[in-house]
Amino acid sequence: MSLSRRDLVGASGLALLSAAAVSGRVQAQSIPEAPTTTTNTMQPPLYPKSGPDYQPVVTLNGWTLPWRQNGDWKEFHLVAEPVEREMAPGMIARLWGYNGQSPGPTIEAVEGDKVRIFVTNRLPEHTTIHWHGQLLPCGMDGVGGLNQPHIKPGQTFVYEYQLMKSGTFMYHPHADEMVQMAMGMMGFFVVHPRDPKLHRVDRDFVFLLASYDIDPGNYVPKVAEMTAFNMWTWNSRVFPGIDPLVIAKGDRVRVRVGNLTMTNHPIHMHGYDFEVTCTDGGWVRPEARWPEVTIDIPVGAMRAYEFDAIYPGDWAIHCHKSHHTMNAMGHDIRTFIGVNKRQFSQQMKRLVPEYMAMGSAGMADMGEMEMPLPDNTLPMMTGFSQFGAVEMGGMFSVVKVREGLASGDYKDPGHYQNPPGTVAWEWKGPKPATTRPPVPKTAAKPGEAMKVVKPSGHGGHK
Ligand SMILES: [Cu+2]
Repeated sequence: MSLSRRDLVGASGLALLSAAAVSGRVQAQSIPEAPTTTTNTMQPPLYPKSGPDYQPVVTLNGWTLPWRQNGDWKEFHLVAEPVEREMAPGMIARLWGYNGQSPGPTIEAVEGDKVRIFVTNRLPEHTTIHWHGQLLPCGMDGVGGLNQPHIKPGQTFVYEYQLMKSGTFMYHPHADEMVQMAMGMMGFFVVHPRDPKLHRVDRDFVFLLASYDIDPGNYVPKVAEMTAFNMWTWNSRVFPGIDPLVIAKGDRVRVRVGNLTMTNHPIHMHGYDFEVTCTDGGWVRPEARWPEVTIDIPVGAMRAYEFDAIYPGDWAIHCHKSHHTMNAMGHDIRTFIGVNKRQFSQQMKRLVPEYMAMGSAGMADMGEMEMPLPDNTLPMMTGFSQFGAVEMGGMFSVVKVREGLASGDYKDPGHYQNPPGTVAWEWKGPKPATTRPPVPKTAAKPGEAMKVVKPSGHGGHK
């Protein structure tokens, strides 16, 4: 597919460009190809072949968009289109994204670069792209109707601007936004410092927080959703489908997180303390940083934090809202803790012959049990590691710090081999004398402690 120069001039908004940019436009006689992928496998970082050196980022379960150098301009081509995204083995979501996947590929460039980004719309409705955090001419800011005409289905628009500063940015539509973001349209945009030594790290991970409302057994998110999201994802993946963050001991590490859900996410990483070094507003001055072990990522914001990977191990990293480390669940699960399940399940079995009582001592048994589930539905809590069920879903992964990994090796190194004597162990010696009376066994009578309601075919708050 190619466009004439006249089409390009018309599409890119002639009056908004400087004279320098106009000379750039003359070179834009053809559209670069739009690389595409259907895989959710982490692609190796894309090292620059020309221009200033930098340490490229790694996109969890994702990839970086190759570009073409055309004169002074770095040219990229994004294609907005329907995609299929495996959220974890056993569940496919039908989303909208870019170049074959949701989220779209990460764009990487260098401070001072002139970028020309072609955006082709293969969606059934119009779209635009907003370059969140970038300083650019008003007409390149991507708010449909305000800054530019909408990109109609079948059209290709051109965005051209110079990257004013390095940092951590993202892109997403500013057209029918609630629908298009609920469908997964978003991507990372990393601008590296022109000075390769500035803010240099050895490993630089990026992921976007996105939430979806996908009923068990369904494939397409509900888009008119404001609060009741049930799939809490990193790069449109859920645990145990999220890549581990693989790190060599001694590396300087940066993790960049952007939030395009409708709520905040306190991202907590075990085993380390660290400092926020960058937001979507820019780099944090060293004297303004403070230590954290949990960073709240506000809605529509990005945070990057850094640490020196000096402690080997398998360290959990997760959202600290506990319902965000679960996969889609009915909203009707009652609290059964303390309920005598034998009496209760006898009563339930009269109503529902196949009823199986669970959760009377908590819900941990759900992490181990293989229950029949509707097609295309993930267990609520899942994942196994060397000591048993991890009982997690959603926004959870593992930071794997290992001795002796080659730089650029992001392969999962397997379970951490704890040094002998350093794992919590069961006490097998004599038990201490009871110091307080045992808790009386006051089993609740069914129908007394709770009202037993005959389940109908479809749940929901009444
Ligand atoms: Cu969260």
